Amino acid sequence: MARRALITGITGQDGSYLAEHLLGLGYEVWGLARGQANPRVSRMRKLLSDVQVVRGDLLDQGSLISAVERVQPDEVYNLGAISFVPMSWEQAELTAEVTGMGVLRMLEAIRVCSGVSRGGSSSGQIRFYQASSSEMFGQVSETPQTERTAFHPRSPYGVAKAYGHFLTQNYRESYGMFAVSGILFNHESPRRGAEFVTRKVSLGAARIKLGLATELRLGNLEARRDWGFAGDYVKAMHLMVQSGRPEDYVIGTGRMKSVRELVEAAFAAAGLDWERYVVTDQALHRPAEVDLLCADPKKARAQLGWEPHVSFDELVAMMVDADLRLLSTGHDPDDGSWS
Ligand code: NDP
Ligand code: GDR
Repeated sequence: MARRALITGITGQDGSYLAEHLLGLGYEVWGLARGQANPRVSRMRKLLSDVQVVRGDLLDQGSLISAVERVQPDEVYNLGAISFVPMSWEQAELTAEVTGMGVLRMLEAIRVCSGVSRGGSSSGQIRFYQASSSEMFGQVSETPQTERTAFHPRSPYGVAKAYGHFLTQNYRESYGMFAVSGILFNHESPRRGAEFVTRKVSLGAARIKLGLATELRLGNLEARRDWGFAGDYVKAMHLMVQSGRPEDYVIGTGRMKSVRELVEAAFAAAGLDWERYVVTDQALHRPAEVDLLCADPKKARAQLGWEPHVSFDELVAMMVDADLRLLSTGHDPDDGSWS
């Protein structure tokens, strides 16, 4: 019989790539979606018509229990979150509730529905994946970062993710649940939200190229990140859940680039000189910045056989090409101007 997966955050970037990957592997895929008439659900259904939808909200414990009871999943991937770091200062409590406490609610739903008690074993249970983040490392104590690097989160988002990460470990240790965390570094794609810097830059370069804008306003150009392709990273999520023992893994490319280098590459891909168009704006700097992040994905390579296939330059070119095509058809996603 086909394995059954329940994905929270199905309307997000990773939800769509993970659903595609699992459907391709023969899974029956269910997505948890919130709201009465959420427009992102209808958009998702157009892209992924084989995904079945169950209503639920990470803020609502009962809805998660009902979803798990209804779907009876073999695997749960908890990707739902408030994921935009600047928003986590503006709505810190909501971020704690969704991104942090939401993990507790999902773990409790699984525990209650599968009748797991203290000292249980992980065999025959629902397997759980938590979307942890490199933002937990924050102000880094060593570079590159591994599964053993200390956390020093620099945003309410990073703090909430650290809570979810430790709780996932704790449910594994307390109840013997098969619960794993993927500590994923930044991963991007043409489906990335317009508020995140890679997509803001690819859209910005494409708009300027097509005469739809004259400048692009950005914050800190010196921040450095380890950027990979979302399509590669969702495969790591699945591999972690299939492994013989529940463990946590760092997932990234091991290569770091600055926002400045990202901008240079994206504008070059559009045939433009970035220095003529990019304006920096102090209002877009963060109260506390994460200066650099760089993964050491050795454990994932050795134990899961996972590696990334799309390089930074290929990723940037893919995103700029996609946005040039999208804007040429008259569609323009949210311009992310307040981000
Ligand atoms: P997105 O921001 O694209 O998607 C977030 C998803 O969470 C959306 O589907 C959204 O649904 C859902 N969501 C928000 N609030 C709730 C709620 N109250 N109840 C249920 N669902 C909710 O994120 P990504 O796809 O980029 O990331 C997926 C996960 O991985 C997130 O947890 C993120 O924090 C984490 N992560 C992402 C990284 C990246 O580089 N992309 C790196 C490391 C971790 P709706 O459409 O209803 O708003
Ligand atoms: P991040 O991604 O905060 O790392 O979180 P984002 O793309 O928002 O920022 C990356 C870096 O770019 C700098 N930056 C700007 N960022 C945005 N959004 N807009 C700007 O105009 C801008 N100018 C410079 C930022 O200061 C930052 O240093 C992402 C999210 O997907 C999280 O959910 C995830 O956990 C982490 O990646 C890993």
